[in-house]
Amino acid sequence: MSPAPRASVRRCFISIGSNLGDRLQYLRDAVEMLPDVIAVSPVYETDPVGGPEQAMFLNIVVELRTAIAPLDLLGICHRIETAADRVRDIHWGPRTIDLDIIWIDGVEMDTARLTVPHPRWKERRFVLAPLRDLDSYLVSDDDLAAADGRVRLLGPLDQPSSPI
Ligand code: A4P
Ligand code: MG
Repeated sequence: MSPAPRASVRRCFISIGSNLGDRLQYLRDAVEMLPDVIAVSPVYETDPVGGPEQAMFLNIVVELRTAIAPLDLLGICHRIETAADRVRDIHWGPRTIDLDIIWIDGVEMDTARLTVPHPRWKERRFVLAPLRDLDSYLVSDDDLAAADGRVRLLGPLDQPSSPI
């Protein structure tokens, strides 16, 4: 019997945001819990986009190189959100942590549970600015200029300047 084909290793970008509690620590814990991380963007403090009036977010994008299947990766993201006591009450409302799969090389899917690329990634500067720090080819100047929400660069996750 021939061995099962090996799943291909793909590059994947995950956007992580927090605007409740110790935002920086929630981001650090999420990065720690993610598998196959190869790069982490600087931290940005960002205006909330959509939803009710709420506090400023901290946002990062993380790059993985992984053979984990997209839906299994979504499951890992949900487990990290649950570990941070994420409560889903208000759509686009305040949250300790939110992980969104933004992009997986070579993957396009639109199912009830998962849409990749993320349907709103190009509209949001809190996604595009840190993503561009990791891959300047995925985000054009025009995309960044046209996106919504102000962002302020704070610096590396282990030593950012003070958030507001
Ligand atoms: N889902 C489908 N596709 C994906 C994907 N690519 N990645 C499904 C992750 N999840 C995906 O998400 C609802 C469902 O989307 C999941 O169960 C999954 O099966 P959720 O995290 O429970 O709810 P949500 O986050 O309130 O909704 P959603 O649609 O993920 O919102 P967004 O688009 O993530 O927006 N402003 C700033 N400055 N910074 C932020 O981080 N985040 C949001 C949330 C709004 N405004 C923000 C920020
Ligand atoms: Mg989400």
